[in-house]
Amino acid sequence: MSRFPKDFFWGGATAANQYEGGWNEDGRGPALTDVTTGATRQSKRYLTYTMPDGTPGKCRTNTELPEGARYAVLEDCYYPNHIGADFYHRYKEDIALFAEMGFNMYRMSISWSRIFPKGNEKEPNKKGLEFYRNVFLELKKYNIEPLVTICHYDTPLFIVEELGDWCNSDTIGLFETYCHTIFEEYKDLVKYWLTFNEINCAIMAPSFYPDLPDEVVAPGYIKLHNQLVASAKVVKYAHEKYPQFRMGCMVAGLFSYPLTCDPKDVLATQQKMQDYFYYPGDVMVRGEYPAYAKKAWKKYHMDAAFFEKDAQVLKEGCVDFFTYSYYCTSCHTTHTDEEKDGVGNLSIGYKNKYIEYSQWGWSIDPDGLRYSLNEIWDRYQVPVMVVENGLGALDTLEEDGSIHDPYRIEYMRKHVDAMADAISDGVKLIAYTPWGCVDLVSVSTGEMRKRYGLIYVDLDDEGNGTLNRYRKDSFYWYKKCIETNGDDLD
Ligand code: BGP
Repeated sequence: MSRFPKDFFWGGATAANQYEGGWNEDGRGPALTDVTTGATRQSKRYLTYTMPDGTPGKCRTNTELPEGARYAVLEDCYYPNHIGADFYHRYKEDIALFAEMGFNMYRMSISWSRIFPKGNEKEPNKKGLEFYRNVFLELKKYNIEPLVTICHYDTPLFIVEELGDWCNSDTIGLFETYCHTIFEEYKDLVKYWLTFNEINCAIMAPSFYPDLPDEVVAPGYIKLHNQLVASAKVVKYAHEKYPQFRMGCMVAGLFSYPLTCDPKDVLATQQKMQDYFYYPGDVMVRGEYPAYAKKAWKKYHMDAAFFEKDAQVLKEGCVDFFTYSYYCTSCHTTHTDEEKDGVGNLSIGYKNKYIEYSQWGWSIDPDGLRYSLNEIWDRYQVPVMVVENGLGALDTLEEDGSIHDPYRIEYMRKHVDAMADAISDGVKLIAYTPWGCVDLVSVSTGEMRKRYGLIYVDLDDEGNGTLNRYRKDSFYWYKKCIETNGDDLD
């Protein structure tokens, strides 16, 4: 008997801002990711702007622009998200490759600013709607079920710059209009939806930068609350109007272990998990803020009434399934003399001596996947999907067009085994869509060289390359894995 259910979804995952390209084509408006420069593992990504007198400038992501500055695309900067991996022009070729691997699910996102370029228009951009319709029809041709993220780090720039982003509750209404439009447009083509990618990222900054002042941290809770309300509203709307839809949440899977058995470390780790992982999921699955949320509001001097006023809305918009990204785990301790682990957007914590680390300093921990699946299932009792997982690594394109990536196969084999173990533990896991099934731009570094794909894309960090696609060894491995429903992993 197979270790995975017979209707298990096997697929891959991408996001519009990192993969699609065509950033200013056919009426698409800009998103913040379009004014974000490339970087490397050692250097940071920047946001670019001009001052009122035309002087160009750049500031670190997650920081405020100087007074009077406007986001701008500068001539001498390279913006990797403008090209992505050119899915906009190559979707047919890529979907054919997904089908060749045997995908029966494909996680992708819709670019909000392709549908509503500024975010506040009365009418949607027809060309944008047409693009995704064509993509969905192409997927249907191969019986691949789309899993659509509605907002994956790409709120239209106009909303960010002019309206105050998600700190402004007016953004909720604009998001609702966007959702109502795409729900109606694609109601016969899409069944599975995720409202926000890694929604917990809005409040995670202090876990990476512990010294941030309270006034910088607090707005994250306002943003997150408005997103939770927006999500609940569209989930309720979808449930009433489109009963065939299945609505899910998506949380960044930042699982932490206590570094020592000092009870203080255990308590600190529990608190960290509540603050940065469970907080939004508890609201989206259970329909109300958990008791521990009040501690955070108090800590950052926020009025509980602001959060509690929407209790009814949150109650009415519970999701049908839980999804998360899982790359690595970290350790937490109150003993500050311990060694910190590598750089990267998900791995800041203390070094775990029992596990290995990737070239980008992310821990490789398949047991943590089994552990996290059990924790999530026990807590929520709704179907679970692992919608991101994978190894970002350097790959070499050989002269004959092959790419030998045994490290990626090994990573995936161990994680597929871990999922099988979790299923045998009783977890209701229904899908696996590893990240960047085709090479695309990294979120944390803006690099192409940090490759996750099973399909290689010939493009470098400066935008040079043919954009041709090549099958990696892992492509054939995953094809066999899917064909045998996860049984043959050799
Ligand atoms: C998650 C994001 C993805 C993806 C992934 C890998 O946080 O949802 O968009 O990029 O991380 O991260 P990176 O690209 O930094 O390697």
